[in-house]
Amino acid sequence: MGMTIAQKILKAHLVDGEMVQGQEIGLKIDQTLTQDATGTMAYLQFEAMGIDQVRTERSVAYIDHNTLQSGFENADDHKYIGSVAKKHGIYYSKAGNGICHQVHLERFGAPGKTLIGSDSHTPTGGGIGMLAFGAGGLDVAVAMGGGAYYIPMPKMVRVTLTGKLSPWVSAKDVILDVLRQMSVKGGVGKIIEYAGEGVKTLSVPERATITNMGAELGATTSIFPSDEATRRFLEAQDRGDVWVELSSDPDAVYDEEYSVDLSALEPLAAMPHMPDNVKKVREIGTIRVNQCCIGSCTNSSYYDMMKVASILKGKTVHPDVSLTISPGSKQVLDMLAQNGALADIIAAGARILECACGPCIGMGQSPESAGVSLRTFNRNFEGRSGTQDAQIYLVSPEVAAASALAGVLTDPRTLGGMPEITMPEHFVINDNMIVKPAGNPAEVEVVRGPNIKPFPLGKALEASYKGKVVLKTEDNITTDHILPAGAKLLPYRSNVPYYANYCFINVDPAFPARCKEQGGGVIVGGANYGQGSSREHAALVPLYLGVKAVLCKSFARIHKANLVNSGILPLTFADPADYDAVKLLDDISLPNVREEVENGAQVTVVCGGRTFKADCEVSDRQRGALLAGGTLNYARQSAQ
Ligand code: MIC
Ligand code: SF4
Repeated sequence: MGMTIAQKILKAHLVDGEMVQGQEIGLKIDQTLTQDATGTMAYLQFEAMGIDQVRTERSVAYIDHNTLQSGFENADDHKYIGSVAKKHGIYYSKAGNGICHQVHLERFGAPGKTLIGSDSHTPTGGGIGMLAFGAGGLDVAVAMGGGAYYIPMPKMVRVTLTGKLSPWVSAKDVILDVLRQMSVKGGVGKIIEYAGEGVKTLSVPERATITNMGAELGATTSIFPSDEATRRFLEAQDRGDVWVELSSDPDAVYDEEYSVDLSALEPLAAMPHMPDNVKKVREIGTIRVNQCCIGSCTNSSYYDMMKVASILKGKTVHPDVSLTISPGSKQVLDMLAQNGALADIIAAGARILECACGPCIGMGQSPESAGVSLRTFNRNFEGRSGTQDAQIYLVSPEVAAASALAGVLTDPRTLGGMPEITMPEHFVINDNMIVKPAGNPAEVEVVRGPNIKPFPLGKALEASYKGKVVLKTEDNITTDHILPAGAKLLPYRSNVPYYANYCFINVDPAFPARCKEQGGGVIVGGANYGQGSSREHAALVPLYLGVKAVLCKSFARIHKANLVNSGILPLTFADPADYDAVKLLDDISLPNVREEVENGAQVTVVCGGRTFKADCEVSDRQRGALLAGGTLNYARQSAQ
């Protein structure tokens, strides 16, 4: 039987298990990346493993999230990551060099290779035919040490692209249309492969916009074939030598099929507050706009920025609008500066921000109260911008730039002829903000500022458990709900005890205090619990607060893996109707939990006087980790 692209790469990297859908497989990982907001934990865990030099082909540590530096904390984190990187064979991309996914695509990614990153948008690499996954920090630490990365063997989904994008319609509209079709839960447990005649009409940056936002589908990853466009992109980056051709076999079998007629698409927007709440721009009407933000790992390439510059050229941003521009990388900014496009952007009245995540993660630029903000980003979860009642719309760079000029949400097709943007034959290459690992690692001293606190470790699972329901949530709880980011809190990513005071703060501000009072307990959730960011803090902090289990209707993939890594039981209601009967502060007990988990049996739950069953759907390896109180404990035990 023929194979899909993903199956070919999986097969070439399979080190454990069988490629049978749903069964756990272990993969050899060629490359890793970290960013600073998750990186400190990943490197503390890597250090705890006692391995000298990374055992990957390439590992890169990026500084792109916490670049505000409004106190010593972020700078301390950067120093720590920079020194750990130098010592252990990791390349270090300094603050200002750009957003991890954009820089990785430009300078390190390679078709046919595997990549895991401690960031949920790592699948951006699928734009050049890489099999790239978002993962928790501990999984990245293990991969840096040469260990396998484990996932349940995903289903294969094909999205066939036909036709060609019309003027003013862009890659963002393609992925918004896929989100409209599949929803934020639709990709869970699946790899999305793009195919069809339409593929060759899309450049690498456009493909990367699409694979990037596959994270919002909940997909395991997304991937494009590696073809002539991929080769041209890599050659223009002086990296033509890493190109290989990749395509699926004609008789490859897919579990699900979708299609998008590129010619029929029109400008779309995801309405507040979910990326799958998609409508046509022209149908939303002319709402007033207070802010437009262009950038993020989704839409910050040279190609995107040139489109924006040409829309802004010779015009002025509307007096009531604040327009921010964050180019994705130093390379992009450098090229805009050299060809004059940056001058057009500045002259129009845009605010130029650093090449970093910036407003996408609430690092500055929070909108005004109830402000309407159009963003080319990938997530519009309530409160993520830093303003709880802001209305965030996700749009293409074309829509954002056109609206910034008009002051109202604008369909760019009303602007007339579209400027022609061509991909450069050669990108400006200057890697002087990437620091190579040391030649004399033994002499490098790892620098730990006072903000770097040890991470919590779980305890072995006891025979039974008794506690309280300390929280009950609705469906689609994101890791931003569990632990908000933003300028005020991101500096404490290396300080779990402090960060713990903010757990679920926007859902139930009493949660941290309640946990402390009850000595922890069980969180009860709805469907798709833990979607969004890969931040393992969303497991480490509950662990610190004494949470022993999360009992919900279903989990998002990365968060479930993070819970297991921390030794928190991921349980799902065997009968979802039992969810309705559970109340906050109910007594809850798991009378035979250790034995049941050990035997792979359903877990008996006694809650509010009722007895029912929950499933603990984990692999044997994960079972071992849960019994030991987390993956690090388990690895230590297994090594003895
Ligand atoms: C995000 O977009 O939410 C982040 C910030 O990049 C996260 C990682 C984090 O929380 O540090 C992600 O997507 O994984
Ligand atoms: Fe950074 Fe935003 Fe991309 Fe996350 S989604 S990596 S915060 S730019």
